[in-house]
Amino acid sequence: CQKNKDLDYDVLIIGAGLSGIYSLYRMRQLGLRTKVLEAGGGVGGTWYWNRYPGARFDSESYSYNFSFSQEVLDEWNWSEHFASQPETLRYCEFVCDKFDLRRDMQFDTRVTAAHFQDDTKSWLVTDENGQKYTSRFVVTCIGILNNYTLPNIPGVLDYKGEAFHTARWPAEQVDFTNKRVAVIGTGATAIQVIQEVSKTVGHLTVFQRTPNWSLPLRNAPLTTEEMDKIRSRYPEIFRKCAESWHCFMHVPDKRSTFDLSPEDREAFWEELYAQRGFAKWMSNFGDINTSKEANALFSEFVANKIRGRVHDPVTAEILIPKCHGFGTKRVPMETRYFEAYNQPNVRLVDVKSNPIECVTESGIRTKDEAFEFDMIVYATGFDAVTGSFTAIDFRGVDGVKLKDRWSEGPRTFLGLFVESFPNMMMVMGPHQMFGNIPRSVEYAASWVARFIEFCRDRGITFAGATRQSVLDWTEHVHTCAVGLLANDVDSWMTGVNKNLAHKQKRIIARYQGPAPGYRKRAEEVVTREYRDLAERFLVQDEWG
Ligand code: NA7
Repeated sequence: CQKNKDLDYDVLIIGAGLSGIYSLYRMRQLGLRTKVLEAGGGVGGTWYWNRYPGARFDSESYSYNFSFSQEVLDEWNWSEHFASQPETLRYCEFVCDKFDLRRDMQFDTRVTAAHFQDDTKSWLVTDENGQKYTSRFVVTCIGILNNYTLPNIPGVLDYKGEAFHTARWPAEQVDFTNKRVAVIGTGATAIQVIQEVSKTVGHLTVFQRTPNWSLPLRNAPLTTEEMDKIRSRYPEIFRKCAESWHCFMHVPDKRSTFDLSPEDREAFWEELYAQRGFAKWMSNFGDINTSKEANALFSEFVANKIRGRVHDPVTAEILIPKCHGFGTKRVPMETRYFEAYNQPNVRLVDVKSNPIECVTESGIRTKDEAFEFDMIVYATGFDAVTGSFTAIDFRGVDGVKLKDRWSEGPRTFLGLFVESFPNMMMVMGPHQMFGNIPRSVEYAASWVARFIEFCRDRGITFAGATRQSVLDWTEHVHTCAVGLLANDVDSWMTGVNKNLAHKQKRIIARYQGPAPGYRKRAEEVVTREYRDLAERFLVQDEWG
């Protein structure tokens, strides 16, 4: 085993999004030699890449931001309840400047491989230029939605006009005036794009394969006084997030859908519908997530809202999901999305009844029609969750490939460790707390920092999850998923991406139990002094 001082770093962090930013902050506090390698030209991760028009939070800005620094909480003011991408990117930059984090970050450096070296008990990381880095620990902060996918439609590369995937939007302003624009997709991203582009576009054609249950965001600007009030409530906001199932500040209703008379239920849903953000989903009756009957009732409530907002009844019906219930996929939040279809210059094409045959040099050909476009926007999603990991050639002990380890779906310990991948921890890996992402990120990064500190203090240079701990946690994650309607539906959350041949089968990619339960188990591991990992500890006092 090599001494730490003979390695380039104590800790290498891959990615400079929220996870990477906070992980670096924690490693600095420990005084470790740390480097962040980031593919993008700056910090921000998701908020660096997704510059498409209309990109913004669906979580309240003040429940999404970091909670770890009182100074940042005191100094940063959000200008809207749900901040836009440019503001969020500025926030990430602000945090990095505040703690001088960029000094240990290397941008434009895409990691292509990370191989565990059995002889030196360290990691050898390679970037796309062939540059190599050695480190005792690797912390992956690579997000769950960054490996974007284009549609598997013939001719995508033949198109000669302007074409963008939303996750690779150019930094400079894109003009839609007088242009004929196509958007493919109607997920959370497409919905944000469509409602924004429809404001200035010449003509917009939306190609929809599957409609989504979408609800009003109800965004509004925040005055200084309002922001001051929110600031005084930060402890309460973070406490609520900590107590809630998915780390949001909304408190779920403990009653069943069927505890109320139809009239009272309707009145309750009307009240919820008037609230901001995810409250309509997260503060709803829990059984809409587990009971088909309860789910059908709320789905019909939302369907009627759509019918009331879209003038053309045929278009309204095409926009209402018929094959999956409310909340069984990630619910997009919208602002006058449905009203966009009342504009004479916005058209909806139902790809189910009129399939796209190909992209041509000048547009898109469907079964029934040939369209000419000046621009095509692909809002066609990601090789989500595991895709971020399989994009890098991760190899553990004896050269085992992460791809092979996860061929039947992810298997992890607490979503933090993978069997045979010692000294590697994942922040926001599969099987970690899910929902309001920064809350999970802060907890996981802090858990990892405490673990590395433990290793340092005891001279531990080799630590990884035992097979049994991985089997137990994975079984627990699968048990938590039982009975949830969302697992019976194809979506990125169940690991399905119809554009990728290897992603046609559903998997359990997320921990779907309560976040407090997750943290309780993770804290028990700390209290047990990480004995769940102890079988594989190798204490060699080589930190020197
Ligand atoms: P999503 O939610 O995966 O949505 C992708 C959309 O693109 C969805 O409507 C797809 O239809 C559609 N799509 C993908 N491929 C095709 C092809 N080949 N033809 C037609 N339509 C297609 O990705 P988003 O970026 O919107 O959101 C991902 C998450 O990012 C979001 O949930 C937030 O958490 C942030 P389908 O439903 O597959 O029929």
